[in-house]
Amino acid sequence: LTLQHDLRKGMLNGEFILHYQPQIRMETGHIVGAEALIRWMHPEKGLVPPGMFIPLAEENGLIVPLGEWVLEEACRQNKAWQDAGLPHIPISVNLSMRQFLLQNLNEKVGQVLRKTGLEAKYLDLEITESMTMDVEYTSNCLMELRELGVGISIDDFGTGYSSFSYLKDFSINRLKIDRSFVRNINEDPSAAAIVASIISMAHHLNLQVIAEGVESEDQVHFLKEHSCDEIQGYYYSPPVPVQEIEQLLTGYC
Ligand code: G
Ligand code: G
Ligand code: MN
Ligand code: NA
Repeated sequence: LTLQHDLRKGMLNGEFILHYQPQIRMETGHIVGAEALIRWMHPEKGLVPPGMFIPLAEENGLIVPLGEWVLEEACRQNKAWQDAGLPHIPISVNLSMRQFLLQNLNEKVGQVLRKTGLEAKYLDLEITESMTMDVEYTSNCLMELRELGVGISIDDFGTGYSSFSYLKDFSINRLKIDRSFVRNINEDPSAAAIVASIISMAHHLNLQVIAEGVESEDQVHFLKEHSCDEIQGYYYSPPVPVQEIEQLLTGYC
């Protein structure tokens, strides 16, 4: 209960910040995107990781205002980078199930884009496979979002239980291969086969594909061999504070 109270207070007191993890194009080695990841600077507990409060916020509904803050802050920051002369790249924002189920999600997203002045193509929304179980709802919702011009990525791809049939019907742009598969590609032939198949399937469906949780040179080598489009992971950079991603953006795009 105290964490729940602290969450509300933390939102009012501006205790949340965003870290950013770069996404790298394999062909060029350039940063072509960044994922915004929330962090809580708790006045007594210090930095509280999202795993400690996102599930609670999902449960009590605070994820909705918190998620709206993340969306607006990420868009505002990306526009500020563009205005400062940094490269124009899409910013990825994680949506929670509750946000996805909001009736007026597309209006909310449209409002944030207008308010921050960010062009829709520079926003990418990440949803997980588990959020796509209601096929009719999902397909309408994604179509409305795509009409705005934002990108849609399927996060943690391969870990959900949804059928593949949605891949051809949903308006999505990119698959993010879950890091549980990427972790073992060099040791486990099954993991390697799954990753290679996801990349191939994505390309046959005209989708981009990014590997998450890339940590080693060997993994990079495998992913290059199999023509993965992009990578994200500690190999290149962990999620970092604003000043650090700005340095990366200044040097490597
Ligand atoms: O950054 P880290 O690996 O600690 O994140 C842990 C989990 O918290 C990840 O599954 C990530 O998707 C989730 N997460 C981080 N930031 C956000 C956010 O802004 N909104 C939602 N819904 N989840 C987030
Ligand atoms: O569920 P989601 O993909 O949104 O979670 C992203 C989280 O994954 C981030 O919070 C980040 O801390 C974590 N992460 C990013 N890169 C790596 C990596 O290379 N290895 C591991 N183990 N975790 C990573
Ligand atoms: Mn994500
Ligand atoms: Na992810």
